Amino acid sequence: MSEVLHPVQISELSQHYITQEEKYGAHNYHPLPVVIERAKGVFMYDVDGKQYFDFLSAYSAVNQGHCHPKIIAALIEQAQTLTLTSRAFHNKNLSDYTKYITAFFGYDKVLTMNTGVEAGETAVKLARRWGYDIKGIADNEAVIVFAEGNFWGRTISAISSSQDPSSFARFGPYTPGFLSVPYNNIASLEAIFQNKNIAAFMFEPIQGEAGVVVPDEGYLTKVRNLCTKYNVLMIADEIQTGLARTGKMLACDHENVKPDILVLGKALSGGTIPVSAVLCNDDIMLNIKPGEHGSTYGGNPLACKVATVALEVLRNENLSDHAETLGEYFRKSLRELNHPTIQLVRGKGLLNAIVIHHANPEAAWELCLLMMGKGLLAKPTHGDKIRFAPPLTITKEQIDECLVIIKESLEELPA
Ligand code: IF1
Repeated sequence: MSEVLHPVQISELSQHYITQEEKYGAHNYHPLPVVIERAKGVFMYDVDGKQYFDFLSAYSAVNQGHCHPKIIAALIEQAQTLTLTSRAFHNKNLSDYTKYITAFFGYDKVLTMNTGVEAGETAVKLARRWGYDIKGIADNEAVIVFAEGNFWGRTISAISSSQDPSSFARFGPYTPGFLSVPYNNIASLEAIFQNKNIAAFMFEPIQGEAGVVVPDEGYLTKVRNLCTKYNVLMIADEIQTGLARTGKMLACDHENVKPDILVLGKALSGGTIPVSAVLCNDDIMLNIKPGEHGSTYGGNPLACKVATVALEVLRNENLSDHAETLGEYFRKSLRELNHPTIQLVRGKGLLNAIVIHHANPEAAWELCLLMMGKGLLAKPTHGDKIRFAPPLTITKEQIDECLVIIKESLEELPA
């Protein structure tokens, strides 16, 4: 790290918590030097009571805003009633939730898990099993194709499809049967689909971690058509792009494309507890038989209740359209700053990022520290990109306040 240009003022209380965590916690993150104690809506508050706009939304897990009253009320009520039965027994909430969420997204069935990466692993298992039982691929020969620049979690299989050394290096050996093609490149996808052992193509409709990489208009449609043509399952990882974030309920909805397997997580619980889901039709889902997959907390009654209300909030508060409108306004306003440090503004809905152009390789980090000092929390991704993803409940007036913070911070960044 080059020298810090702006020594951040860290309060004694914040430093106490940072030091304590440093001493007793794993060093698997490099957080901004801020210690959050409370959050509500679009705001987070540190241990000194300083208010910040949350422009990360826990990587799009808090689309409904922090501690949404309806979601929290449901959480509290259910937490006092029934939290976990395991799947050894049926539970009422799971039964109602399976009907609700499959109707909500238009699939025959749902397989309920907890974290996003578990849902991704589940999708891989469903695709391989479908490959063997339905497509007729020889046992242990199924191949799953991923897009270069993908990110779908931190498990051994998830990092086995990664091209980012900070994700996979020195964690080998890796899960076999994974191939990758350049993102947003249809020719490479058609070429690799000549391999008869391809069971699925799993990809993000917009690549989040890669820095909000938006593919060409029509890419999703072409992927859909190719998957259909070559009898390859289209798996859309909408864990970050789904649930109204990009201005539609699903990013695939921008092109009216329906994936064979839909993977959801993060905001499925409105940022309360880990809830994820895999949705597909019977011809894919029913190849996994009783006892062949599961999870202790998967489909727990608390998660089912919270997820139901979290989805209702997205729909009832029309957060997709809100994200669409405000996202367009936000990108337009950022571009109109015409600031030399902003090389590029890209995104859809309220999933946006700026690419920083600056001599100092730490400029993105420095800019985040400056914005933090002015009450806006955002984080760089892959060095020179800063993701801007506030809760979808943000107002136009609040966006305007944040644009002032971003502008002032850009102006304070040394040339
Ligand atoms: C971290 C990144 C984002 C995801 C997509 C699956 C998962 C994720 C598209 C797995 C998770 C999280 C993981 C978290 C930070 C965050 C992240 F920076 F790591 F890459 F969003 F871009 N598919 N993304 O984005 O879901 O198992 O985490 O519930 O690991 O630091 P999970």
